[in-house]
Amino acid sequence: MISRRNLIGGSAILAGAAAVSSRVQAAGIPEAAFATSPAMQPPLFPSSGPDYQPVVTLNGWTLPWRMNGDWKEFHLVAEPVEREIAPGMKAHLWGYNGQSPGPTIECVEGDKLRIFVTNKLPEHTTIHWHGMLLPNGMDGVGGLTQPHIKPGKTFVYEFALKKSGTFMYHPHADEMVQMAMGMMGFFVVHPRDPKFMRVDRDFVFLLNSYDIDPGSYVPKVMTMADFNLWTWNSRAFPGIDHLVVRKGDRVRVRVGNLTMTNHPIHMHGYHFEVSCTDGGWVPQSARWPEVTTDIPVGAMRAYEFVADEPGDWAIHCHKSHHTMNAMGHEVKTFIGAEQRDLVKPIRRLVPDYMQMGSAGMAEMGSMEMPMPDNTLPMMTGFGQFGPLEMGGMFSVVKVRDGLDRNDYKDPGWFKHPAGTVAYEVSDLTRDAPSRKSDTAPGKRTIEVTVVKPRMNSHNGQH
Ligand SMILES: [Cu+2]
Repeated sequence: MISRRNLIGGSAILAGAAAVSSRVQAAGIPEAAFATSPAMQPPLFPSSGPDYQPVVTLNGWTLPWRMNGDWKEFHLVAEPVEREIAPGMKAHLWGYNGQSPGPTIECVEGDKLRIFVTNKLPEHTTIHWHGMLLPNGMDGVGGLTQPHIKPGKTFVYEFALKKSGTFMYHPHADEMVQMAMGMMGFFVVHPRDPKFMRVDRDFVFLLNSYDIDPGSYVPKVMTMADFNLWTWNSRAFPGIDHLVVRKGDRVRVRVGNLTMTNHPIHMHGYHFEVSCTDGGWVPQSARWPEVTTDIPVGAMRAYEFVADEPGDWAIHCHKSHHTMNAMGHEVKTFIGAEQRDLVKPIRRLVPDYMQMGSAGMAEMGSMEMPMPDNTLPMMTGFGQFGPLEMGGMFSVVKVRDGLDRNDYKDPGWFKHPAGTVAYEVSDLTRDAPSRKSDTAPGKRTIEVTVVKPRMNSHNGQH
């Protein structure tokens, strides 16, 4: 749910520019909208200016703005927030306007932007507009292009949007700590021509990662590589929204990576093309088909496909440790090791001891293990056929017939047409194809002449 603080004169700004009252316009700083929950908000359609298909932020929202003359004005508040990573676990992070990541900023190429930034953190900050072409002094690098924004202070950034595309925002001040605490957001600039690069559904999410000890709430900010929560928009499976798509829609997925490692994002069921990077739109002639696209560190990729095959298609990071939740990576591998004889003596010392891992770790997916409070199971989640044994960076693209144009509600699990689901063979003699290579028709002898290189008798070389 989105709410508004600091109501000026009691008049709330409604979504979009047209609803701004003149009283609010006269005030110096626009009030800051904020979100109190991680529920996905519906797309925020423009009520003035060029038409565009607004994006949908997984488990997030788009920041409302007001027009002030020909300036589009936004207000970001950097502050400590509480973010539910998935049902059963909350994290104490830093973010913007009530959540981490911050709200998505959506504008149009050519817009003149004024972004107020209020610092409610206990230390100074700035905002860098990643990928944006702007005057040097608006680039947000603390100490280099501007003084830091001290706690309690408000700065303003003003620039015109030269190019459409996909950008990000994040602090450029005590960056290691502030980004490890969740400070980041998406910044989408729509083309001025409503027909250029138009899609029917446009999803955005940021890759981020946290190291939060089981049972605790605050990320360990010094962690460099061994994070235990791999998240999209600060959410881990099964807390990540599904990408609901109407059959036949042209779909874009924009993914930004502000973690410290690359993430090969893999989507089942389709061949797609990367159509946008932080540097702009990729010309048609320079695209190629993919089923996985690696999102480099500090970069974004947008890919597109036409959703012509209904189903529940998995979408996930292909690093298998990134589809796990908080886990001890130092757990020993027991595959093939019989532990049965050990259980009794160990239980005399540790009464709750359970043997596991002898045949793999899939059993963890369905097990209800006792865990500390505020901890997510390592692998979890259920589909219509059983446990998914996933965590972290995993979601589902749900392509369905007959949805409304902007309906993003969960349609439930896919109803497979009869005869289209893999099934168990009960009678192994029934029509089972056998290997017949020895009796294959057309088998014949082929004579091959092999020419071997000979040693040169004079110098010992070929
Ligand atoms: Cu990954």
